[in-house]
Parts: sequence; C-alpha cells; structure tokens
Amino acid sequence: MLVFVFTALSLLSPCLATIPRPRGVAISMASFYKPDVPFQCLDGSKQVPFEYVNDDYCDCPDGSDEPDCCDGSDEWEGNIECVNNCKELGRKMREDREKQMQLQDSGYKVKLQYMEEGKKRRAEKRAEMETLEQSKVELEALKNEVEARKIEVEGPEKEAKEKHEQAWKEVQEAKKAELDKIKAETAFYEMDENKDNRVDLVEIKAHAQFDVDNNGEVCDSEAREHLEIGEEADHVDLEHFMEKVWPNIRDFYKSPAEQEDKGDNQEIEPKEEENLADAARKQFTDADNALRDAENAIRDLQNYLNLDYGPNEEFSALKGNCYEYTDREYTYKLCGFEKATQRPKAGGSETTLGNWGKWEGTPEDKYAAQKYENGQSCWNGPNRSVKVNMKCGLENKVTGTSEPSRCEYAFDFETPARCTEPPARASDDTHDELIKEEIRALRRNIRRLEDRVVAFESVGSSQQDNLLNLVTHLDARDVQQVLSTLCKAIFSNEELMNCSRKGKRTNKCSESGPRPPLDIVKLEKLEHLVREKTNMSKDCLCKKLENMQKTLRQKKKQ
Ligand code: MAN
Repeated sequence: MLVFVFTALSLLSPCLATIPRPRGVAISMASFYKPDVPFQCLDGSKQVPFEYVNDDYCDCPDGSDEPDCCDGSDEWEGNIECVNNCKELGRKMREDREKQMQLQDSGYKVKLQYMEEGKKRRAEKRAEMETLEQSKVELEALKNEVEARKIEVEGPEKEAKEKHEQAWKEVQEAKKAELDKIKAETAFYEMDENKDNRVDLVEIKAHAQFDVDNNGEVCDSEAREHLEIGEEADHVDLEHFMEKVWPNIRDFYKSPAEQEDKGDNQEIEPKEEENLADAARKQFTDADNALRDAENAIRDLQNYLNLDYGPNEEFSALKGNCYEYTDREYTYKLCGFEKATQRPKAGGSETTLGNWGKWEGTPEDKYAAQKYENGQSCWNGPNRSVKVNMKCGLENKVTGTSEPSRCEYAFDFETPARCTEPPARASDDTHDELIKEEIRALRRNIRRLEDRVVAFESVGSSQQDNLLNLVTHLDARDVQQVLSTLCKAIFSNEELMNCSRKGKRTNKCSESGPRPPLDIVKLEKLEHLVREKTNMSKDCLCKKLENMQKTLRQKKKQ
C-alpha cells in the first residue's frame, strides 16, 4: 500500500516528488521530520534522535517515529505498541492529495490558455518581424535615394546662396551710400539756417558739437577747420560740404530732428533653390526616422523572441507584468523577464535587485527557478541578485521574499505556468481493490515463509543450507521476514534471548549480569546471507537484530 501511495504522489508533480521527507510521511507533515534535528514525537511526549525514525522500532507512544507503519504491523513479530492512527493519517493524506490534485487540475487549465496565448504571441511577433525586415530593406533603399537627391539639390542651393549673398552685400552698400548722401544733404540744409544755399561761419558756430576744445564756444578756427576752408573764405556750398565737410562730421553730427533712417534690411533669399533643398532635406529626415523606428521595433521583437518562455511558451504570460510583495520593511517588485526591485516602506529610492538573467532550476527541472542578476552593488559585497523559486499556483504572485545571505535574495513565486497535467485518477473502487490485492499478496508471502520455517526446523542440519538457499527470491518488502527466517534458521530462540549481539553488559540487564555474545561464526553467516538477499545496511541489520532480541525477551516476560 505504501509503495502505491508513494508512486501516486510522485506522479503529481516534480515539486511534490522533491519535498524531502522520510518514507511514509505525508507532504503536510514533512516539516516535522527534519533529518538535522532530533525528532519530537507528534504527541509531544518525548524527543528521540532522528536515526530512530523509521528504524522499525516504535520509540514514540503515538508511533509517529514509525510513519510508514501507522498500525505498528511491521514491527518485529507484530509488536504492536503503536497507536493505530492509520485512519487519521490516511484521511489527512487523502485530503492533501485531493487538494494538490485540484490545484494542479485548475492551474493546468490556466496553463493551457497561457500555452495557447504564448504560442500565438510568438507567431505574431515572428510575422511582424518578417514584415519589418522587408520594410527595413525598402526604407534603406528609400533613404539612400532621398539622400542622393538631397546632396544633388544642396550643391546648387549653396552656390545660389553665395551668389545671392554677394549681390545682397552690393545692394546694401549702394543703399548705405545713398542714405549717407541723403544724410549729408539733410545736414547741409539743416545747418543753412538763412537758406542762402551756403553754410557760413556764423551758421556752423551755432552747433555746439563742433566745440572741439570744450571751452563753451565754437571759435573761428574750429569752424574753419570743420568747413575745411582757409582764412580767405567764410562759407561752403553743397558740393564742397558733401565732399570735404561731411566725411569729417558724419560720425558725430546730430540732426536736430534726430531722424534715423531705419533702412530696408529685408533679406532677399534665393527661394527656388532653397525650397527644393528644404523639401529634399525633409524627405531625407522622414526616411531616416522611419528606418530608425523600424530598426528599434526589430530590436524589441528580437529581444522578445530570444527569450525562453518554457517548452510551450507558458511563461510568456509573465513578460511585461509586474508583481509586488510587501514585508515588514520593503515592497518588493518582480517584473517578469525584466527586473526585480526593492523599495523601503518608510520612503526612499528604489533599489534594483537584479535584471533578467537566466533559468536556474535543476538539470531535471530547468524551469523551477529564475535568476535576476547584476543588480545594484552592495556595499562591501556582491552585486545584488535574486533567485525566484517557482511553483504551481492558481494565479501569478510573489508569495514570499527573503535575503538568505546579504544582498542575495530569494522570492517564492506561484504561477499556473508551473502546474502539470494531473494523472488520470483511479476510481475509489480501483484504489481499494489495489490495496486489498497488495495485502493479499503480503499475507501469501508470510504464509510461504512460515511454512519454510516449519520445514526447516523439522530437518537435519545437513539440509539446512539447502533450505536457506530457498530464501532467495524474496523482494525488498520482505526484508523483515528474510531476517526472521534466517535468524530462526541459524540461532535457537534461547541463543537469541540470552545472548547479546556484542556480549556487553547493558544498563538494562545489569541485574542479570553480562550476556554472552552470539556465536560469531553464525552471526557472520547471518550478516552475509541477509546482506546478500536484501539491501539492508550492516547498521540497520544490527539494530533490527537487537530489536528482535528485545521483543523476544519482552514476550518471554509476559
Ligand atoms: C539595503 C537593502 C538590504 C541590504 C542592505 C545591504 O539596506 O538593500 O536588503 O541587505 O542594503 O547593505
């Protein structure tokens, strides 16, 4: 029956099969059976070394140290001191198994959807990629074409611009000269106060700006100097004024009207060439941008397609989605196939714990864990990293976080993508029938062995070896019977009860004195035969033999 149960459980999922626990322990009870600490009897009555668990001898009053023999029936010679909690354990185990089956069942249905969506998404991305690759070729050709056109029209544009600039400069200079002439004439008529078409000494003296030595008046010599005339003359006409006087005073002469000619500074552009070049430039920029967009989209698609989303694309459901988990200090965030972060609840900036790295399960189960690596560096430590352990669950969620060693984090994550197809269930009838059949087979084996013992005891020692050889085709489940049969064949009951294995005095038998050792030749023969016919270790054999002797002694006392 136990063999059957283990097999059924191991079919459920790779996760279930790997939960370490002694044979016969239900998953729900696994945490009570930790090999590295003493075992606490489940009724709380006492603690025993972990080696006592499943050593086929009942140490706990409730039998919890012998989890695979819930009714004690596999104890030596039916030494049933254990509480019969078969029903209770069986019910619990069936409940656990049922829950697991239901979880796998429902989760697997979601996983099937994920698989379908994931495969569809990959196909779409591939098709999109092909289209983009094709348009990239076209866009490259277009870019080259418009670039050539751009270069072609930019040459004449440059030439036209240079020509135009030259012409523009000339126009500006002519304008400036014309303006200067107007200013000079205006200045002449402004200074010619009496309007006799001459500027004489008196008129020029009225302008304080010609008082070069700043003594408060424009004297004769200053007036003559500005008018560029000697002692013999006392006035200038327009022609002389424009030619000789104006170049000297244009920089500081202030018109009373202070009229400034704003000038016509409008630039005349070589429109046609520029328009053509502008259009070519715009076409080039557009083609270049379109090509760049296509290249970026191709890169994104490539990144998506390069990722391993599981054998059937089931994990693609996590891509681009983020899941948060808050503990006492931090809010942790996992963004599938992207990164993991940590943000203090009390406020402060987010720390990157790692970026998508790789799948990091076991060789047999690659998809059992993900690794996010190269996160922010840790002071005096490694760059932060996260291992995400994944197991079957009905929805995608982080169910726990820890930091097993500084800056190395572990997240527990549940996802339907990890659920497996549950095996077809045997009907309850079939189940019961299988168990009954197993019990019948065991009983047949026991009867066969008992017959052999009787036959063995009734023949002379010459035939004993032959009989011993009969005990060869026993399977692993008959270990106890092999030992019993061989012991009874080799030793008498008295020898077993009165001798100890090593011949040493124990505390318990101190009143009756030390027991003699068992015959060493017989003992070696027993060891040899048992180990030849079973895979029992020497230690285990010794323990079982001592148990058997103890049981025989107890029986005798009763
Ligand atoms: C921060 C957090 C912790 C980490 C320390 C290391 O406080 O990222 O998780 O242990 O830095 O200095």
